[in-house]
Amino acid sequence: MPKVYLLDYVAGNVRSLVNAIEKTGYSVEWVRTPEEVANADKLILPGVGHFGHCLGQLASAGYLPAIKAHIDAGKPFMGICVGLQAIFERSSEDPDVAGLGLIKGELNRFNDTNKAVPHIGWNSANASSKSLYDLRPESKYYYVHSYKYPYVQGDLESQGWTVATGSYGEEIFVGAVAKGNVLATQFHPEKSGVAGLRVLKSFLTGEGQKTLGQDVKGPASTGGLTRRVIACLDVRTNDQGDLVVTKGDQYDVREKGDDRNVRNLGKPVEMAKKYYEQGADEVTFLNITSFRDCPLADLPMLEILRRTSETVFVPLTIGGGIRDTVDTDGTKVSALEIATMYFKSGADKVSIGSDAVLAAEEYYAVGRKLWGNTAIEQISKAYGNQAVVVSIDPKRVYVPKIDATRHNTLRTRFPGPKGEEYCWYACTIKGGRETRDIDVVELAQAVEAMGTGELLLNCIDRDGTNSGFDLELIAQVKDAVRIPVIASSGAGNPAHFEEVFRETTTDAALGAGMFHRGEYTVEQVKDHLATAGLEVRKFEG
Ligand code: 1PR
Repeated sequence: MPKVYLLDYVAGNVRSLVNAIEKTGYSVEWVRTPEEVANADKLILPGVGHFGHCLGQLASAGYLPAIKAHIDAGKPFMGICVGLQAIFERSSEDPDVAGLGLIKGELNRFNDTNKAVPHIGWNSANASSKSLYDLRPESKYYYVHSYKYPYVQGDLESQGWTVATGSYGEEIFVGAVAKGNVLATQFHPEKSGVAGLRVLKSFLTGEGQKTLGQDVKGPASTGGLTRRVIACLDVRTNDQGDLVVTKGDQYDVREKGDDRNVRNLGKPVEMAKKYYEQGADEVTFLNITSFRDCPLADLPMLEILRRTSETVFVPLTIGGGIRDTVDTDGTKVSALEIATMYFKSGADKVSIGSDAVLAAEEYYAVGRKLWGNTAIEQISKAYGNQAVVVSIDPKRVYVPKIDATRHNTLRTRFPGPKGEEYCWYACTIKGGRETRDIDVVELAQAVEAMGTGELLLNCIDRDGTNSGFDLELIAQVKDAVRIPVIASSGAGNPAHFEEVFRETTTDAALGAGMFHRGEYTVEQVKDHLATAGLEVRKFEG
């Protein structure tokens, strides 16, 4: 197998990149010291997290001169995500840290006054009309970043670069650049399905460099971020000890009959692959029981992630049990260490539930102060905000008057059992078994302050009901934060997805039961959205 060299300097999910490279017929050789860079023919610099952290690590380990020498020697070089940002001079994220400076210019943050930041999801990489490493106008690529290089026509072209762009709201940003032996993508090719694998292949075979800027590809697409559709798999051991995908009604996952068995809807790895092939934009696994009768290193979810990431090339999120804990042999294990195990096994994001609620309560109890010791802060510092999702399990609490409680209340179109016209949403922990005195707005704002990149907003009242998303809840939370929100719970048919995208500003929508029971496929949801005029990513086989 021909080889490609990967720089092993930074935390993050490199497993997916390795899997994607192997899928294209190459093997990976790790570069672990600056001296080893000289052995590399093709070199890839993956990057996650902060610009300063990435460049700081590279500089202190002495990699920067070695990377520059590799590029100056005309050998193929590819930067991914922060690896693209690294080739610019600097970024306003960490203004004192110098980049490689191959391109003159400074990255800045997306404007979050009118849209969610980070920019997460599937967007275009429009390569004007010239060939750029097999980027295609009809394809979409997976981005996750808060900082970008703003595109100004002629700016990079005058420095000899071929450029592909994406648009987010009113902003046009650089999605990919190439010149000579250098290719850099702001999106993650390893997470961009077949479209991304094509780009990687074009780099690895050298074909992209050969044809750069030569042939005309036709008109660029114009669309921005697509409507993101996520398939969610709740996973637990059933009474026979098998790990199964299950699904509850308002979080009760047991059959209604006398035996009350845990519902078994299929096998996690197979189902994840099925949804990927139906066009799911992301797959989320929630470990809804803790599996804590085995050592952490043997957690069955790790194996599920490893196997899934071999065939599923879209982002994978894993939730459940991410908190400081004690292993079976008595060793203390931090939430960060658990998250690290998940990232190394193929997860792109971790989702935190109960622990986030307790951390938010503490945050308010001490007067909104942060000490850097919560799981959210530690994981987002190490892996970037985009890697941390908080999963919220709220329940409606009806009240007769708007000021009947100190909580953030809204007037509801669906009055309570005693005709109450107002409600607030109480956060729960332990899979809905314990309700706390903190509302969704308080929780969302606290975890945003801690560095959460995205919210997975469930709703216990709607879960498994097939009655549609709770639009009032989603609107309330969207109004309260600037980070993206994933609407979850209640999807029963494709029209519910259209409704939530039209009636709220949600950034993504998630379905579970309707997919698991085979009532609808992800593809049917996307076809429905496309017919309704909402832009979606089409699966490329
Ligand atoms: O508290 O950090 O250990 O995380 C536990 C995680 O497990 C949380 O994300 C919590 O939401 C989840 N969880 C715990 N118990 C259950 C349960 O169902 N008994 N599942 C559970 C949450 C809700 C969604 C579901 C949507 C869509 N399930 O995942 O997929 O409601 O369903 P639908 O489309 O069928 O309506 P921690």
